[in-house]
Amino acid sequence: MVNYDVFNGDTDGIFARHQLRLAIPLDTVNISGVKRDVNLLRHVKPAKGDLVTVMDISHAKNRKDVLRILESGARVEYFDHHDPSELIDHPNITYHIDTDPHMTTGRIVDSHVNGKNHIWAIATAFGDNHFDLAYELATAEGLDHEKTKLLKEIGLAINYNSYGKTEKDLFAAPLLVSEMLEDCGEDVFAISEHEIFSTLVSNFRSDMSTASCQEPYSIHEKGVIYKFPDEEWSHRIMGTFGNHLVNSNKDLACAIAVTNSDRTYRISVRSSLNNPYGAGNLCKAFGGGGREKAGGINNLEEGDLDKFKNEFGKVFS
Ligand SMILES: [Mn+2]
Repeated sequence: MVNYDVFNGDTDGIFARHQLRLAIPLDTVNISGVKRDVNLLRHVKPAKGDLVTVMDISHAKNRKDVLRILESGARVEYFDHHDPSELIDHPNITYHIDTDPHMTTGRIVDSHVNGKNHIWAIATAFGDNHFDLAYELATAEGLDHEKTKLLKEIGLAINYNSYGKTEKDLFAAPLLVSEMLEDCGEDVFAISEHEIFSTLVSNFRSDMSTASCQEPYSIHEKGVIYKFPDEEWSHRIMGTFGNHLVNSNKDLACAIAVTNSDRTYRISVRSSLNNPYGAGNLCKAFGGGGREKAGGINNLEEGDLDKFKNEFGKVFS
């Protein structure tokens, strides 16, 4: 019998899996990938009696593969906070899904294991950009200022590492990050002594400063759009830089458009924190998808950027 752990390559996915396996140790075959590679269940070829545990990847986007896995006679345990669309009624699947906007998969796993090693779930709140919540949880946990700052840096740097187009753009493949965590055991702060972590933090800082030096493509009172060139740093930093923009001005929405090699744009949209609605629907109108708070478009035709700019202005006015 094989146990598969399939998880998103961002902080939320990797840390949720780690906290689960600290509480419920299991020999597993691990599958992960860059953040945008959501259809990870396509890689699972299970047999009858296998267990497939899924964390932080959309059920809606993997539904066909969940069905295929269930038909093979395997069991599925599903932890996630994205909109699942239609659930599957089958005796061999257990859902732990909570789409509350302040949920992370790490926090869902945290309650599943009754808060054992809770600190890992706080890092997922930083990683998924719930700063106010993360600070609250850190205070309740009794973390001092220094420890809280370090935990935030850990959450952000590992999240930053998940945004490349392919694993080649990343400094460390998600499975390598996951192995580093296993090395740390229960001690989340031990991450800061690893070489991978220093590499992530120094590149994170340098990509952030490159991004901060770019001129906005369009700016109005409630929103800003940036256009980044097709370079590795752009693909790595676009998500984190978007989070940074909306955190620094809570009335501001933003969009980051990165040029793809085929003359299209990959766009990441964030609604403002004070009015967190509209990102997903805006992206859907241009063939993308997402939630109220955040959305994305993978291939916007070059000529449609002006149309996108106008719609962005209307949605966030
Ligand atoms: Mn997540």
